[in-house]
Amino acid sequence: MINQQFAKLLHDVADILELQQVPWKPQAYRKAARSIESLQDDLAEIFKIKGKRGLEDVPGVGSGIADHIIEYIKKGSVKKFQTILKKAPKGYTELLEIEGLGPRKAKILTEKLDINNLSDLRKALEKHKLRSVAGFGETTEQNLLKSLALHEIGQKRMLLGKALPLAEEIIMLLKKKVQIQQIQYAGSLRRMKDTIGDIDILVVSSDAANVMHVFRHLPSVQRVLASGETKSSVILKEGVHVDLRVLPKESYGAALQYFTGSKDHNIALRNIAIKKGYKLSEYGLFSKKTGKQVAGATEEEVYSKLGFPYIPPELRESAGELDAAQKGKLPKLIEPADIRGDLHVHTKLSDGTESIEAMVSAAQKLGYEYVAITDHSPSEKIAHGLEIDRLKQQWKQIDALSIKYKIRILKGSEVDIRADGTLDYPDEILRQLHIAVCSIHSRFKSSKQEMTQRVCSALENKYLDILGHPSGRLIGQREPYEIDFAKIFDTAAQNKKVIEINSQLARLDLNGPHIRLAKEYGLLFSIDTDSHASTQLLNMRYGVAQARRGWLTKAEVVNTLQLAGLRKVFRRIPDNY
Ligand code: DGT
Ligand code: CA
Ligand code: CA
Ligand code: ZN
Repeated sequence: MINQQFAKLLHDVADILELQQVPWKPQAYRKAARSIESLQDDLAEIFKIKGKRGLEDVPGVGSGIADHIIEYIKKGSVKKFQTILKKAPKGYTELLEIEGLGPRKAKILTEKLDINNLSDLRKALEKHKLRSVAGFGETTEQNLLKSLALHEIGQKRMLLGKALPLAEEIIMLLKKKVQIQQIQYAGSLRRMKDTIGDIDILVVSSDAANVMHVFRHLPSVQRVLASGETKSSVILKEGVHVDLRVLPKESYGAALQYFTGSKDHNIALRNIAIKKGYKLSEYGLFSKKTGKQVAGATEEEVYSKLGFPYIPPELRESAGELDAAQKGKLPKLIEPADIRGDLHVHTKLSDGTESIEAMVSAAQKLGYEYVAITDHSPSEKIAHGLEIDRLKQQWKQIDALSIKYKIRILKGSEVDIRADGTLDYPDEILRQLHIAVCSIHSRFKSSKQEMTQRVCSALENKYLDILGHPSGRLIGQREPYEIDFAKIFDTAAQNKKVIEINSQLARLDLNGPHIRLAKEYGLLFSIDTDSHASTQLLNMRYGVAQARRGWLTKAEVVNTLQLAGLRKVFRRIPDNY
């Protein structure tokens, strides 16, 4: 669908023409853009079926704009528009995305203060330069600063763990207030990508107008960006962009398929549809010959008509899933309900916020069979890593709690991998631990060779059980360290070590693609929360989602095992424990 892109282009060109004080054209372009934005049918499709005449039937589109559309369909750009856009100061259209800055005001700022883009604007605002310009008082300055901050947040991607609860909350509220037959979040969120650009929600309701009304008036909404009969867009107070679409029930499955993406998965699927004599769009699957809809109410139906089993959203990244599905080789993915315990949990003895008992009792409430207490080792000074005597005291506390609780409490540690690749407790202590999650917490900037060597020597240590957060990334803050993943996965496999999938919101480490690579080496994984408070035990679902994105089955994840099975993997857990 090129409609939105072409409409955006028209708006951008109109902005520039307005700046150049070209008469009436900007208004005409905007009128056409608005009409194209709310159009049900794809411009390219209209042109294909009805030619230029069809385009001219679109309100606001005359012969001139129709020619531009045709050029855009054929070449992906419009020469005349390119020339106009090139003349504009770079970053100028960006300025107009700031609420409170129309073309008139933006033009004044460009002329008087040489403000040509967002960073110019920020600097000028911070130095209070705008106050010297007629018509721009202190209030305008404050408002523009606010709009600018919001814009910056809106530009950024957010963590999966931020987006999912927001979407769930919106869905819960809508369901409570309006008659709704179907509702589901789509997009990257449904695919459980580690970061989310915006939230997409799809609805089937017999009371569509009311759904839109309630959505736009939710308490969490800060600003309404667009409101139509079938689509509304808002910005939440957190700066998050949410799109809501209402659909007829016969299109719900096709729309869910389309808006779940990924875009590349969709393109591949649409091409397969064409080869089979169909046309696939967000409205349904249609026979090319008769034009009749043959599927679309459910996703299953769409995939099935095209010769596929249902493909879980987490796999839809155009990374071989269509091929595997066709050959009946899709894995049966692990599910949240398969998890029987958590093997990486901190308490306030190191840098957690709650007692061992609070963590244990919360884990038991989740129905877990076991939980490993893994506080930091001594080198982690800032995190109050446990010296040997405090570790031994912790063991005593665990023994006492073990009598009181049904859940098995494993004596563990998150042991630092030191710079030289040795572990942060003497063997005599490591031997007595049931489980050692070993991780890197220092010298992130080492060379690739050094880091690889450091991790590999740790992997050769017989007391390392699980390699913790293997890439070291913190989403939006720190890149993964330089390391040869193939080499460490190979070394881990040779030494029969387990690899962690850390569920902390900003870690999700390993991520989907790395998990899939590690899976190639026949490795086993442990999905851990690395909780520092009892509520964080619930983050397990984000780790499970990454495991699914890495194509993992239940059999490849050790904390789906019963305790008896776990003992065979981690041999230091005593038989009678
Ligand atoms: P995000 O929001 O950046 O994290 O990623 P998505 O995947 O949620 O992308 P978004 O919100 O732009 O669009 C939602 C879905 O709509 C996307 O996954 C696939 C579908 N879609 C959007 N644009 C196109 C397109 O041009 N062609 C096709 N085939 N599908 C598209
Ligand atoms: Ca999205
Ligand atoms: Ca979207
Ligand atoms: Zn750690």
